[in-house]
Amino acid sequence: MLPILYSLQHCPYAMRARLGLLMAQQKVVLRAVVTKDKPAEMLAASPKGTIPVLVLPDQTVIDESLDIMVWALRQNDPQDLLHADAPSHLPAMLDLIQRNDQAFKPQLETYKKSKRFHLKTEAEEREKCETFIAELEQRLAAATDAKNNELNGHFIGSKPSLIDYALLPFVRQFARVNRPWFNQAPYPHLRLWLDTHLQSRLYSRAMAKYPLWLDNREECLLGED
Ligand SMILES: N[C@@H](CCC(=O)N[C@@H](CS)C(=O)NCC(=O)O)C(=O)O
Repeated sequence: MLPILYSLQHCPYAMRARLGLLMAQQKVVLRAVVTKDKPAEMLAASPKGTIPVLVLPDQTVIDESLDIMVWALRQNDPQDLLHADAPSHLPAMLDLIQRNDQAFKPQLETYKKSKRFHLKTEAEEREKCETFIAELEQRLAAATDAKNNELNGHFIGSKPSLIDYALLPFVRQFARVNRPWFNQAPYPHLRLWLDTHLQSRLYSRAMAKYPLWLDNREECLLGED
C-alpha cells in the first residue's frame, strides 16, 4: 500500500507538498481534487478540509503542507535538504517558512486582489510584500560568489534546502502578479533562482495535470508521466 496525497494542481501548499515528495523520491498515489467538491474520503481523514492531505498506509494523516515535506524528507533526503550536519539550520528554515505562511502569504493575497480589481493600492500593497522578498534577495546575494559574478547563492548554508521548495510556489505567485514590474525590480538573484526552478524537470513533474479523482477513481502515481 502507498500513501495517498489529496492534491490541487495550482494550490501553492499542494505544490510544495508535491515538490517535497518528489525531492524525497516518495512514491505516493495522487488523488486530484477541487475545493468545491472535496471527496468524502478526504474530509473523513481531515475534517478541516484544506488541501493537501497525505494519508499514510497505517492511516496516519498529515494535513499541513510543511509537515508533509518534512515527513517525506525524513524518509529519504538524497540532496540533504534538511542539512542533517547543521542542526541549527532546520529551526531557521522552519522559522522563515512560517513567516512566509503567516505574514507574507496574507499580504500577497491583498496585493493580488489590488491588481485584479485595478485598485490604486497596488504599489502600496506590493511594497508591504517586498519586506519579505527583499530579505530573500539579500540572503541569496550574501551567499553569492561575488568574485565570479555569479547569482547562485542559497537561502541558508551553502546548498539548497527545504526553504527553496517550500517558498517556490509563493515567490512564483508574487512574481506573476505583475511580471513586467518583477522583471525590472531590484531582485536579480531571486529572479534567477525562480526562473531556474520554473524551468526545471522537477517543477514540470510537480505541475503535471491529473484527471479528477472523483470522476473515475483512477489511481495515478505522483511524478509518473
Ligand atoms: N496551512 C495549510 C493551508 C492549506 C490551504 O489553505 N489550502 C487551500 C487551497 S490553496 C485550501 O484547501 N483552502 C480551503 C478551501 O478552499 O476550501 C497547509 O499548509 O497545508
